[in-house]
Amino acid sequence: MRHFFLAICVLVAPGHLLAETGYAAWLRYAPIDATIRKHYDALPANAVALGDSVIIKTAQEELVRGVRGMLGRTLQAEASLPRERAIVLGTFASLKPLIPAADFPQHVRNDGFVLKVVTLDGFSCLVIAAPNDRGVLYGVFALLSKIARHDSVYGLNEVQEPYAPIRWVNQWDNLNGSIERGYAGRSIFFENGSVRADLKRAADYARLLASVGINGCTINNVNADPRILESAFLPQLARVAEAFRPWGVALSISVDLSSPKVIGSLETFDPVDAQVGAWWRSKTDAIYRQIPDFGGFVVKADSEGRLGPSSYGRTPADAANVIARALKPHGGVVFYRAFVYNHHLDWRDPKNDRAKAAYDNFHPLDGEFDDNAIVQIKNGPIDFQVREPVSPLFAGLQRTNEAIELQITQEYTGQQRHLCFLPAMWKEVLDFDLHAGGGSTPVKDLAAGRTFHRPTGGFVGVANVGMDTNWLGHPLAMANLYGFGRLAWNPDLSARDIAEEWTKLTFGNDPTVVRTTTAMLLASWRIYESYTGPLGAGTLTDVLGSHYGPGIESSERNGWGQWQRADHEGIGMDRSVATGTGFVAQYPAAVAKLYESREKTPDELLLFFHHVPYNYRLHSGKTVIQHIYDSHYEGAAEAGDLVRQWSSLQGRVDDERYEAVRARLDYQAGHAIVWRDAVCNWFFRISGIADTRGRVGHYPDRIEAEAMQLQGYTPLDVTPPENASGGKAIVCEAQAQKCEAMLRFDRPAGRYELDVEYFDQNNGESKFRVFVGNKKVDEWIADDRLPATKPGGDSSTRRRITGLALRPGDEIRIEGSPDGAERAPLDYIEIHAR
Ligand code: GCW
Repeated sequence: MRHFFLAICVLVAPGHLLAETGYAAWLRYAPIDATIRKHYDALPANAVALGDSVIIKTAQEELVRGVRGMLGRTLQAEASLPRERAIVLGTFASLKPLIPAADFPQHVRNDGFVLKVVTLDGFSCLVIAAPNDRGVLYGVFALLSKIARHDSVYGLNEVQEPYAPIRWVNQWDNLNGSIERGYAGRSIFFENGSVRADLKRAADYARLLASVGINGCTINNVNADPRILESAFLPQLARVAEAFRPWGVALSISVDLSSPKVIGSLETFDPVDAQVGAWWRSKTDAIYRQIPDFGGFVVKADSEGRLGPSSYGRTPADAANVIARALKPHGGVVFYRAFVYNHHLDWRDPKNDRAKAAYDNFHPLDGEFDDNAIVQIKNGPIDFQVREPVSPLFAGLQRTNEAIELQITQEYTGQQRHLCFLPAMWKEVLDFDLHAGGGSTPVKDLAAGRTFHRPTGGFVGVANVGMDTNWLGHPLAMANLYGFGRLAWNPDLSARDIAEEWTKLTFGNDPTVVRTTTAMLLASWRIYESYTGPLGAGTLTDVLGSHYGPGIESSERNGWGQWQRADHEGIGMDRSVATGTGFVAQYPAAVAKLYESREKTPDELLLFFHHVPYNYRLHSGKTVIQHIYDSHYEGAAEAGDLVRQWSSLQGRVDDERYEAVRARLDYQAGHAIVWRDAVCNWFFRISGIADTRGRVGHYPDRIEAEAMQLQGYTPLDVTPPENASGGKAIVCEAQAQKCEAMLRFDRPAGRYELDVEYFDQNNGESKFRVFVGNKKVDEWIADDRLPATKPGGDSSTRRRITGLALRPGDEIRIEGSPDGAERAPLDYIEIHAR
């Protein structure tokens, strides 16, 4: 049947595509073309919801909404079986009187569901049944997703179960409405120190989360403001819980461990102090009085300046347990983050290694955490870099609950301005076999608590959606939120399955759109990696500031410990036991054996584990330095090709989203070149080894702005120098209202493409106009909100003018009008024959 539908899809030409904002994300319920719609004609006309819980009601409403949107039919909502065919929603308990037990699977995990055609009262019904209300809701979403993807829904007989009980997202929202590492606008939860009056976005977010099986959401930054626990704040939190409740999403909050002292007026926050225990109990009781289905707390302590149990010589287990015990009677859980490390590490000591911190701090405490405490572990031992090995701590806790923390918000992976489909990376992490105790123990099993039979555990994703209409800024970035939910539900899904599902739900079933978008998504992580961070060295970004553009040396010689140890001879952190920091010893023997050896370590992690000379030969046969050059050139070219691929979908995707994606991809293609040049030039300078292919340092089509004829413009040294071409920008002089950079074209007449590389700071909106002779060929305002207040790798942006007719002798003139602190800065132009 499925193939039959696909065959039909191919024949259907894309009809008129309505503009879409992206707000509906993957829950568009877009009308299905009549030819295909016919195949759903036999769907019953009734939607029966057994029981009156708010979640079951929601499930019924969602079913009616979805079917109406996609099939143009309004199901009759019923509370009991009509004497005709129906779609029946209910828990196992509510269905028991109607269905003989033998007809139904008896053991389905909580939140799981059954979709099955059953004869009730002599009528063939499609039953969506589950052990609990939430499972019923998830079953409805699963059915609607099938319809949206044109799958058959006849003769269904399937059981779906979540891989783990914990499938949560964290939001790093501050009470003032900003979001730490959020790239899509202000908080949907908070503004001006309070919960927002209008929580429609919060409710719609919960719906999106529920549709992929996410059952908990922590709404405030792990760098928690203690005020969130003030009594006056609790009724506000209760309002958020109310918005979440219909969708079965448990509200949770991050708490500051010093709260008993800071807002509770105790003298201490020592976790083993009896008064502190009593304080947490009474605070927690007060929360549950107002929010009976409250999920629990998340704790970041002794980390990046947060206070923690170390203030009293206590352990993370002491701190987690005092809170766990307050939550226990209510069924809540506490997540204690393993992201505990010293950010004043002495870089001069070659034995020091931040990667060792989580294991060193938590492994000795294995078995000391209460049963409702969960250690939340970032996927890698450093911090969400574009490539890291998995954290050895997953194997290091065998008598402790754990959850894996993945980052949906693209902090180090392009901040939703670059395309980076993270499920591709997460799959490698989740499937990685740590060999923890004999047989095969992939990370997904360890995190889910399956390996060592833990009572709870699972998956946490740092999402950071914001008020931007499309939730995450880049329309394609929503594939990461979707993918996180899908993997938390079933980590055995492939990245391709997820990309295809998401594309169909988001853009429809046109096979060309599905094929092209899926291919783009699947390639994107490697593309991003190849121009931002070679061979496991980490994302070579500005680690002291934005975490965005290139900042190759920013990680070195400071206490943060994200060192690459690059010098004139070589690069890489020696983490071996034999000669390095000894980090490798934290892995189980089978894995340690691999990473201890320079030869056995896979190329893509070589520099994470070993320090090697630039002329070291990789398994690929290339030297490290040539790999750095090649991968950056290839990656930048592939980023450019993403634009071409997406452009082929014009007319097949609605214009609004088409243009939004296109604009981001255009920007990415330009910024990938900024990255390429910064990284390649830096390594060329430090190693002194030339690119065998002669590209690095040679830009035949480029004219530096400082080499043009300038009026009102003056050169400026950019730091670090590799972040601007030739190390220099030009900026308008202080008093100038208008500045000009000119050039006489001296190449053959023809059509050209003109790239103008300028700097778009967030502290002004300069205007640029480009003339050929007297004719204006383009103009724009540099009003993007990039994370930069000066010319450099974060602000560098490309404007591409295509199809330009040029003749020898033509004067090309760029006019800049500065605004505020942004002095219409320019880097260079490139003129490409096309
Ligand atoms: O990577 C760092 C981020 C911080 C974040 C921290 C964490 C919330 O740069 O912004 O703080 O990780 O995970 O606690």
